[in-house]
Amino acid sequence: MKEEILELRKSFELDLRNVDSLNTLNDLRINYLGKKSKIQEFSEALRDLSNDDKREIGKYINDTKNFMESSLNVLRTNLELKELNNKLSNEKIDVTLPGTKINVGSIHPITKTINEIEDLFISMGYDVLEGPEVESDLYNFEMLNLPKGHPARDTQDSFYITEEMLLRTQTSPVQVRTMLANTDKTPIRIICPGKTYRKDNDDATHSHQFSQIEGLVIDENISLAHLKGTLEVFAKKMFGDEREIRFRPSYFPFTEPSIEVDISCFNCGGKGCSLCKGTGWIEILGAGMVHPNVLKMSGYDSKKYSGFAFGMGPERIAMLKYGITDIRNFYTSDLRFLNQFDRVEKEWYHESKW
Ligand code: 2NL
Repeated sequence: MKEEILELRKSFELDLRNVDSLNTLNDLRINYLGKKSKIQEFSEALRDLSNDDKREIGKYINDTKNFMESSLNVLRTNLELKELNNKLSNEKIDVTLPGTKINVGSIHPITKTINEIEDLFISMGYDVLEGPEVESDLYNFEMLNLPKGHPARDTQDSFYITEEMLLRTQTSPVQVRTMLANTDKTPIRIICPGKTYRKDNDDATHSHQFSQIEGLVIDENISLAHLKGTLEVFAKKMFGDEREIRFRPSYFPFTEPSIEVDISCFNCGGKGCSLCKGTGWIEILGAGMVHPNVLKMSGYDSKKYSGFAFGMGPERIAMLKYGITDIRNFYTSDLRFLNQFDRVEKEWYHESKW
């Protein structure tokens, strides 16, 4: 039996030399140490031997088993290391390949327009103020000289939450709140940007949600001339140094007199083209002198104080500036539209080294 075990050991050593992978190693283990292996048969045959032989052969079997096990283990460790090294050298990372571009968001054209307008007015000493989008009928209409039943309310049909609360139709309530809070009657110079709502049917030029920027200046001796000078600076900054402005009479319940403001067409320089419909002028905003009733209701002596106010739609400004023909482009998050803005910022982001 001893002979046979020695033979087994020799054949194991031979087979071991041919093992070149973890798979063949496992086959070998099953062959030589598994339940149906020769060594198992020898162990079972021990039963029929004398006690002395049992002890001697038993030890021989055990030594052989241990030898095979430790040989297999050593080889397994080596093979695992070899496979890992193979993997590491085959999966080398080429650090010179260009990186994957990250999809970076960009500033929305409306935000960009609002930021630009804010910066301009800040540079003229204005504060930027915001207020709630859910407003009371009192601040949104009554305090702006639009009592219940006033026909001009029809043009600002809104979303009511209760009889008295609604989604604001303009940002003027922010100015009303500012006047009411200003008990010292210090000069007011503010612009109020934000979202506003009207019950409109959406189409290329109407949206039930849109943004607005209103401005308000109140002090002693404020006149239409101040308004004109201010809006001229605005027009030149937004649409080019050669722009001129023109006032046309208009009507708003909260201003008297009320005016509509046009800029000379930046597309044709005033000669007349399809953009300005041959007139040479483009309407950009509405404005006026704050109505005495509005001043009084907000706690001002309309004999001592006067002010101008204006309101404009950033969507309209952006549409004119960038040649956009459908207002719905601003709200549908189509990347083919949005990616056309802020190219400079994007290129800067990709090429900078941070
Ligand atoms: C337009 C016209 C305008 C105002 C808004 C205003 C606010 C107060 C008092 C008086 Cl608190 N007026 N705002 C004045 C004139 C015109 O907006 O066409 N907006 C798009």
